[in-house]
Amino acid sequence: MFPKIITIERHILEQQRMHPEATGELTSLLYDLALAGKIIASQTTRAGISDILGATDSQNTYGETQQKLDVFADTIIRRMNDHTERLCAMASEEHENIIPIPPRYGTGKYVLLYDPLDGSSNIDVNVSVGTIFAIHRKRTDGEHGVVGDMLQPGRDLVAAGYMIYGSSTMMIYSTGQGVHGFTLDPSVGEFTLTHPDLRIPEPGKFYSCNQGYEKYWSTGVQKFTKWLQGLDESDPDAKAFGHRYVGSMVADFHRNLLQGGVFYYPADMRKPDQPAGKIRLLFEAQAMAFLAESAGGYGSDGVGNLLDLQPHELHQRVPVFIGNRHMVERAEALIREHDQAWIDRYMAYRSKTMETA
Ligand code: AHM
Ligand code: MG
Repeated sequence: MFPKIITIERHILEQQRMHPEATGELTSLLYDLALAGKIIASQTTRAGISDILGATDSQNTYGETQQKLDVFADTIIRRMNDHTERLCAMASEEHENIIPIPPRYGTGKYVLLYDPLDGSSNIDVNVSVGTIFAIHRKRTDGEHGVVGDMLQPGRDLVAAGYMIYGSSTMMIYSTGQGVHGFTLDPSVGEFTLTHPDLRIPEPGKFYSCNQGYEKYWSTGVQKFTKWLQGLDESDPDAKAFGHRYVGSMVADFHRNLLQGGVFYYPADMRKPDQPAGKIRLLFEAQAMAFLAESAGGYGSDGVGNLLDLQPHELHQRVPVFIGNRHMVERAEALIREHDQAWIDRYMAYRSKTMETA
């Protein structure tokens, strides 16, 4: 029998048909992102051959040196989406301010937030990297999008997903109805459905964190790490989970989505004035928490559901604990029990008032 091939285009269209009110704009936007992913993949797999490895002379808004591929991926996504009339603004981890739609083009009803190349410090050593995207509906009046359109809780996302550039290129996305995975067949240049309706397997198998920093974590997070290693004194028979850490959130999340586990990146206690850690709420965490929940898992900032956070600034940071629900809830319980001083500092940061510019 001839196998049934479901391309990403067909899949997105079939999803659209379940919403008779849909205009097709989201469908086209997701397809544009898939195309951008193919172009980025074609360069990441050639990195080292074409002159695209290494650092540029510039830094991004966090003062981090930009890699050439970071800039390339950022430009591709921006250019593929600035003229389609589906977006009213974009925001990228690599840009301090929102990216307006050029005045010569029309605007649309969505905003796109993206991390063009997550884990980019891994590029030069041939380790998987990815692109993360999140789509919200415009919520302010006026033709052009403003920061306020970006500062929406993850709960209100219309769609989110990522591309992973690894041993194969995959695109994973959700519009809230299941999480679906597609693999790029490089011989025909199409993403085809290979992982329909992904659910995080129970029980989880792995924990993923930069354990080299354990001594800088709060007591609750250290106790959580001991529990994951089966070293919790109150439970001598506890089993140990395996430890895996790539250092690209997309790759660590992807493995845990397929095999079960928890990814966490907590705050560093050496920096009491930065109680939210490293991961960016709008460019990284919201999309991953949305996918996790759509796949039966859970994403938390250590205090509560990541999807319920009202963001206050574009480049806001957030501690993350994402994966199998029972693992994430264990982290929350231990943080509640041991880390009140950190919770107070973090909640003061979390509840800052929103930028409205
Ligand atoms: P990036 O977006 O600048 O690449 O940074 C985010 C990355 C995550 O993908 C990864 O989980 C984390 O930073 C790794 O940080 P560390 O090197 O501190 O473990
Ligand atoms: Mg990133």
